[in-house]
Amino acid sequence: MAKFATLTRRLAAGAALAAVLAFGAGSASAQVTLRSTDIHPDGYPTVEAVKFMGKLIEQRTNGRIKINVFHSAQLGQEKDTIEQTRFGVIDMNRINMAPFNNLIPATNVPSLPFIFRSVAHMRKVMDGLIGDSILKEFEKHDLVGLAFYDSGARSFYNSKQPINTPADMKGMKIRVQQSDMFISLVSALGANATPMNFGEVYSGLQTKLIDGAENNWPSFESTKHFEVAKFYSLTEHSLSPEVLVMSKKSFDKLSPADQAIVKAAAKESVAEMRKLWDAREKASEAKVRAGGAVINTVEKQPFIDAMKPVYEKFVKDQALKDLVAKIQAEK
Ligand code: BDP
Repeated sequence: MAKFATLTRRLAAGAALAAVLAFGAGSASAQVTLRSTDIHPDGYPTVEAVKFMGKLIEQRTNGRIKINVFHSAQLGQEKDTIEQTRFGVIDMNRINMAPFNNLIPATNVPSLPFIFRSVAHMRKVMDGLIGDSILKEFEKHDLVGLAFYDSGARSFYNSKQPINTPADMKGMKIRVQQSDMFISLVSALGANATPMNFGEVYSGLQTKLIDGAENNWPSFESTKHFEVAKFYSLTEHSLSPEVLVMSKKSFDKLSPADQAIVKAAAKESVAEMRKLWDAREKASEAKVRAGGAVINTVEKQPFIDAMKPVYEKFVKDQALKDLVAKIQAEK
């Protein structure tokens, strides 16, 4: 059933691509509609940021280039959309770093537990040369890294009890994104990691296939996971950012001038995204509290201490060690 749905989506994607045949025709006046995917619903800050970027591009190309944002996972769950973007079936992808972790080693670093001291630290690193060097890594995989967006802090939530110490997580089944690093992170806390698509988590929680998951305030709220897993414990263990990538195939079809317009608009959409994000985090927190979520703060040190094996396993080669050291040294 799931396979069939994916196939149907792929066929639909192919048909829509054929309908935009003008793209790639090579003429300077050709109309281009870039298809961008996002699993989040309309109105979510990531979706709105890419729409904002599309408006900038439309203005700057006198309407020649547009972005059509397919929200709510209309083009598939994140793991599947990576391949489609690499093949150029999808032109742009707003996606979390975690699903790239297994493919692109450097993407593990900003997803690492407790690597950033604060949101300000994360923003400074991702906006600077370190962020640019990570964006460059995507090119080896048929993708062009355009920008990073915020994703706030991810914390654990579950249907059983508040988590105060790692011991409270012992034996819990916790959904993670499809990333070996996140599997290792959850295992290091004594819980059982279950990789699963984002879209399947609500029913997983409801049917008790899993006890919990981890995410930021806006995703905890927009998915209504708080209705079926009300204990939200502020471990804030990862600030794994969002990333906006473009298919290298689609990017190469644009003229150098248009490529520059796309790149600049992506970077400019970051400030807009952050404005929307900061407001949404507060609104989401208020909503889940009003909706009955039980929130607790935690003492983070025992969680930080438990992360040693994760660093040992995923920060092995010298390049990644240097990257971690550079991030930690950034004031
Ligand atoms: C959200 C990210 C989204 C991820 C999702 C997840 O914005 O890209 O897919 O978490 O946990 O915060 O799968």
